[in-house]
Amino acid sequence: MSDRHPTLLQPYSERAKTATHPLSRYLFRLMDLKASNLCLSADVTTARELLALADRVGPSIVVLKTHYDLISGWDYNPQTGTGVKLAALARKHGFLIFEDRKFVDIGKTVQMQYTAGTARIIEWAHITNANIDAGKDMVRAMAEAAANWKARIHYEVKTSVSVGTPVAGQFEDGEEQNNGGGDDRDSDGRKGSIVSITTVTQSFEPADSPRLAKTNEHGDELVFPGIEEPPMDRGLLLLAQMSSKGCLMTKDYTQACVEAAREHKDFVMGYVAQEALNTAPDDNFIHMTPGCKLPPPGEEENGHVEGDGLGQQYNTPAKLITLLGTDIVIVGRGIIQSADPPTEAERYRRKAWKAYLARLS
Ligand code: 6AU
Repeated sequence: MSDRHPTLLQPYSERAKTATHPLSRYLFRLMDLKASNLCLSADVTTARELLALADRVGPSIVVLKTHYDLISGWDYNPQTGTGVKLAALARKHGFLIFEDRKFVDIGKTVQMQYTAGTARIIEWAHITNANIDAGKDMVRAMAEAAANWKARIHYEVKTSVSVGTPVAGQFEDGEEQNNGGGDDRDSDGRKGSIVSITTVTQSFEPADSPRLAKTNEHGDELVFPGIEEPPMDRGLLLLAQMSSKGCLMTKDYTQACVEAAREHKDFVMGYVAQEALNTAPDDNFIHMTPGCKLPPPGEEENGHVEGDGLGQQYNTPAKLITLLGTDIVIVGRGIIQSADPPTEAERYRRKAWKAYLARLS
């Protein structure tokens, strides 16, 4: 870790001013506003549980992380489905959605997986992540897909079709009227030999126009106060280091992630990593770190936390944020499996924020 990198001592509100990616700037402001650097890993098994959990824990978090492919009953409808409902909860509580898809493949395939198929991840997830074992071109491919998507949705095409019978005045002078003098008009002056004309017109409506309803359920129009809605940009986190025991990601791989991030600052927001990776003077990438758990309430708060027996290893928010310099801790089972997830999420939020304040001082 770069112990003295300036970003480690800068408040999120300051980093919001210099971050390159619009979504990072937004996220830093949101963190400051909600006094939260907590991401909930919503690894539940049904869409119903996911939406209920997002609604209950939403006030404490700035990012909600999904694995859409472990949710049964995920509704893929692009207008009314689970992604849209989650997006409405994100607006209501003020959090970003991070689909933990860990893309890794050739560029063309990841473009299609990201933008199309059943889940159309790009439509509802502000952030996703990628393992760049396949090479850096994959990041460029995803960046291109995101830019094309943004250009396309910026304006939604409204198509209208009108069918009608033209009146005499619609013809150009000299056209049709001078056709030899045969009386082929009816009493309204319409030319009887033309039955109808179909006109197709297209106009462009801004995608954020209030006339384009985003959802159709009562209450879905609520917007978190104090900050505007997030920008339409999509962001990528590079999976630079993992929390699991025996992880095969080498230092060279992590360094390749750092280089790829610097080459694609317009799309890469930062990393999923176990420590801060900002080293160049103008690096201001955001770090999110999984493998985070607190000892049970009442026990020594910086004590050792056992792994899950399946390779997952845990550290406390204090170690990850104050010592190792991460920005956002990602917590799954530590919150979800507690008896009262909203209360437990608040406990994590307070500890993680305290660890950030300790780092600043
Ligand atoms: O807190 P947990 O252990 O219940 O959940 C951790 C979550 C899971 C993992 O798929 C994910 O974080 N994760 C990731 C991510 C976010 O990419 C990387 C990693 O190194 N370790 C890890 O656990 O949803």
